[in-house]
Amino acid sequence: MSNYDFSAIEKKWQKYWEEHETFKTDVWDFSKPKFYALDMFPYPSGVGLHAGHPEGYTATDIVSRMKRMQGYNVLHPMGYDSFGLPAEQYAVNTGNHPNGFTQENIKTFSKQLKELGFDYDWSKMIATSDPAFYKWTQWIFKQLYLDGYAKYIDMPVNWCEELGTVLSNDEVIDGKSERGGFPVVRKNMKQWVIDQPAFAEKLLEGLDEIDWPESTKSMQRNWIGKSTGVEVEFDIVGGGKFSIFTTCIETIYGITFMVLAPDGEITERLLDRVQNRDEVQAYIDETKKKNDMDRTELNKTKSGCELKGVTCINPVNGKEVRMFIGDFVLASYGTGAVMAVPSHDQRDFEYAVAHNIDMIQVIDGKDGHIDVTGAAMEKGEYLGKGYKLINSEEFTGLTVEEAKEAITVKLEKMGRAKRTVNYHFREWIFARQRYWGEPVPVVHTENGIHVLDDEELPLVLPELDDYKGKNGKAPLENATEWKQYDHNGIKGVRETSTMPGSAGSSWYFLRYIDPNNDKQFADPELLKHWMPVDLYIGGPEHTVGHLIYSRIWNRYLYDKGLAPTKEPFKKLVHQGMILGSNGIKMGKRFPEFVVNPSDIIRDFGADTLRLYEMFMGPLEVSKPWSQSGVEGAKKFLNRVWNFFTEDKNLTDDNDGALTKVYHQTVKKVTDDFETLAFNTAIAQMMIFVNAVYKNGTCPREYAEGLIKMLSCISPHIGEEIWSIMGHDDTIAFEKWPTYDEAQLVEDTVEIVVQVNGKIKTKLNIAKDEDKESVLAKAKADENVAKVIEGKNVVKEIVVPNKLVNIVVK
Ligand code: ANZ
Repeated sequence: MSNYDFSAIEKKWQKYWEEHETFKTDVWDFSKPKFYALDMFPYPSGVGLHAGHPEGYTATDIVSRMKRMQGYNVLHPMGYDSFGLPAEQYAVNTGNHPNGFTQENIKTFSKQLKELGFDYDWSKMIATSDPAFYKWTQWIFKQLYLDGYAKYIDMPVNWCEELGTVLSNDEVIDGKSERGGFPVVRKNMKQWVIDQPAFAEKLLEGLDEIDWPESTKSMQRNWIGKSTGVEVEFDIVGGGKFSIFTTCIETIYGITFMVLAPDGEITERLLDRVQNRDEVQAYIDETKKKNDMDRTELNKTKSGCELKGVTCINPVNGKEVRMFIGDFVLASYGTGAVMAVPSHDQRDFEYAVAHNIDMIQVIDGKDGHIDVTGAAMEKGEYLGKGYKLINSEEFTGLTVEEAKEAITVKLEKMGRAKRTVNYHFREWIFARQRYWGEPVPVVHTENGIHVLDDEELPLVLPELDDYKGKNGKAPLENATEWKQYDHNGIKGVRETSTMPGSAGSSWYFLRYIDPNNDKQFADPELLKHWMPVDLYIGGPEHTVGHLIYSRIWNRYLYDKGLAPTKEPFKKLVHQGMILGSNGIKMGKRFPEFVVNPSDIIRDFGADTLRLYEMFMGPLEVSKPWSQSGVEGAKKFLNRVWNFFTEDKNLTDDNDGALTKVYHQTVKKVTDDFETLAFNTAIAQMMIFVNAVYKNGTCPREYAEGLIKMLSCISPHIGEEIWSIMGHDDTIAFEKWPTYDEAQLVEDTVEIVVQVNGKIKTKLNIAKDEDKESVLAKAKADENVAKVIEGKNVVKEIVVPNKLVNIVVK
């Protein structure tokens, strides 16, 4: 027996797979069912892979290897999300083009991924920063623009002067940029946006048809934030009207004031009529410095001021109502105005307390009386519990639900209300003042926006001397020649902002199917065959970013007839985090706990690393790294190697000793791989290997079955043992082992033996043993024999496989 020389074995098989193009998928082969396994592709950073990458990647690798053996034509591609800030920062710091840096990193990543033995079809590798790829990102953007979903509009944005760019909300923390901690201000700017709300309903619907974690679906639902309510029109005393949006129309008799967004259009209209204009203007100016997050945060004092001299009329009872501005009301949501009901809304309550305003309770809860700490009862507390209205004229005595409808109907009849749906979901700001992103393929001309012809795509990034923008401007502003556009009689200036990092990743899964197509983003026939992605694995951090954006792009293309499925990802799974051995996220706070996969591969082998990461615990949970666990995994592979590479251990005939455990193992591994329960699948393989050692020999058929299954987790050792067992070809296309249900059935059963209905004993007998023999055994039992001795047996009942009852007198 030779030693398990993992290093030589792994190199040998990686070379074999590469030379034989083992995992190259013929996408045109429609003769087999398809399986599309997808990993969230990495950003090729300068530091290479970390221990978290192999986890999700090994999981898809195992499933795709099993599917291949089960006769599927498998597509399992890999690529790079290669636009983004670190490469840009590198370019700014060194003056070198970010592409060189990016390409170097891609090389390192690819080398590392190959060392892990993944079954990727490298011929289909893509990089989002490759012009051949981003040509189509630009092309799809162009369609979105032509169809009115990509727009150039005035938007309040988070502007960071220091970084010279617009930042997304999650890039801003406490009014400072996440990176660098520079001040960020709200500012109106013409922006490229994608109209996400236009897709809100479709996105909500789509969630019902996909197999995703419930928590992810519910986060997406919350993010979209559908809210059903009523818009009600109020007359302003002295002329004019405005509308509010409410989800609690039943509280309309409880209005004691109104609050307008300080920076909204209604306030602007009223500015000339207020008596305290300076005070109001100062508050407006203060508000403009804050972002939405700061404004809507709970537990903040409800600041604001009254619009003195301006009041409005409550349409249900004609009462005159005071009007205020307050920054907790956002200009961009609903109508930018609220009817305030301090007795039933906590924010209104706090505002009323701060500004000394009356309250009227209109819903009668059991102990629902206003106290100093808060509103009497909010909607969450009063809905669906049969509470009734008070102080509400003809609606008094109706339940909340009845009143909701009745008041809406009344206002509708008055021509004052319309039922409305709002979404918290906003436009997706689709431009950055950055260099290292896809150029937006449009030109600003005297006559407005001109979009480039298809023949002009890709619009390639120009080389620059300096990759840093000057005076807060986009770096492409420096590309003086490139910027000027003069083509077919159209003159103008190119757009100089670039697309956000999430542009390419919003559709890359479509491109993998046909990555070299230069006529279309992918052949429709191929898309039809291969979409949707059958299994998508990636981190939960993309829940409301990438996983929404890609659903939008896919849905848009679907509606246009360019993508075949409404939803791109049929099944989604998030892998858990791999923590440092102290249980803390690796690398973040304690860099000494960073585990470099290359070091583990060098010391233990990729097969051990893969096996270990899959054995650590359930895929979805976070788990701490353990060096002894790695050693344990290695030991198991040694045991497999030592036994199964010895020909004398393998027998050609089968004495049946391992039959049951083998069939159980095949069933468990097959089921567990399907549900991604790799840790328990591995545990079952260990049980089998233990049984094999105990038995001393193993039928060749079972040995081959085990190695096939193990080869999905640890493919190099799998291939090597397979070849030592006498096979010439790769194991990758061997037939997946099958099991026989009949062999799994327990062959003994436990039965209960009663005398006169009282349990006397339990017996293990052969399943389906004949009545005579069961009765004989029952009567022979010591406890039974004692009580029936000398008695007259009047009846003997045998319920097969369950029970014996002997009736005696
Ligand atoms: C009166 C009322 C009484 C309300 C009550 C609540 C409870 P969602 O579910 O988020 O849609 N609102 C409306 N527009 C707003 C804006 N631009 N900025 C801040 N708040 C706004 O919440 C809708 C509720 O949020 C609306 O219902 C409104 O307050 C407030 F006992 O109207 B409600």
